[in-house]
Amino acid sequence: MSKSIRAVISAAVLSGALAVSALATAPAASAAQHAAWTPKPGKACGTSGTARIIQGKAYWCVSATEGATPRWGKGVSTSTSPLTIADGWAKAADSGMSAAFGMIKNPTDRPIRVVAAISPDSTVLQLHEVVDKDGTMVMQQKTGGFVIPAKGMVELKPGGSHIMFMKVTKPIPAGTMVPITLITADGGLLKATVLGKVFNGANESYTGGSSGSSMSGM
Ligand SMILES: [Cu+2]
Repeated sequence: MSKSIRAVISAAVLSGALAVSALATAPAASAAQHAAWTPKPGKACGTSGTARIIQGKAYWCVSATEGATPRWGKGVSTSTSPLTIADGWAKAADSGMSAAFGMIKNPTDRPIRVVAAISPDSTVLQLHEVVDKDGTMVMQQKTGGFVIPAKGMVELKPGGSHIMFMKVTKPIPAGTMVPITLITADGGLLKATVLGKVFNGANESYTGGSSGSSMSGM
C-alpha cells in the first residue's frame, strides 16, 4: 500500500496536476508552487480520502460512486464545526496503517456529514466502515462519509466505523496526542487531538485499495 500511495504521489507531483495532504509536512513553498498545488475541481486526485485546506477553503477527494475515479470537489469555505469528539484515541503505530476512534457528537438540530479528515501524521486518511463480505469482516471506505444525526452521535470503534490512517508518516507512540482535523460537507472543521494507545484486535482486511493491501491489528 505504501508503495502504491507513494507512486501515486510521485506521479501527481510530477504531473503538477494535484497535491496531497502529505504536503502539510513539506517545507514552506513559494507562492508559485503553492498555486500549483491548489486542487482543481473535477480533476482526478489519485488516492481517495486525500484532503487539503488552502487559504480558508477545504478540498477533498472522493469517488462519486463506488469504484469511480476519485476526483477533487470544489473548495468549501471553512468555519469551526459545532461537532465535538469525546474519548478520541488512535492505535499506536510506528509506520504502516493505523486508525482513530471516538465518539463524534452533534449538538445541533440538523444532521452533519463528516466527509474527510487530515492529520500531519498520515499522508491520507479515509473514513472507513466494516462490513460483512461473504462471512468475512472487511473494512472499506464509507460512501458519503459519516452522518452525525441531529442531537445525536456516531461512535467510531474497533470492528466498526473508524478513521483510517492509510500511511503513518510520523510514529504514533502510546501516550502521545495525535492531531486530527475532521472536515464536514459544509466546510466545518473539527480540530482535535486523540490519544495514542496500544491496541491489538479487530483484524479486518482492507479491500478499498487497488493493491489489495491488508492490515492486521487494527
Ligand atoms: Cu480501515
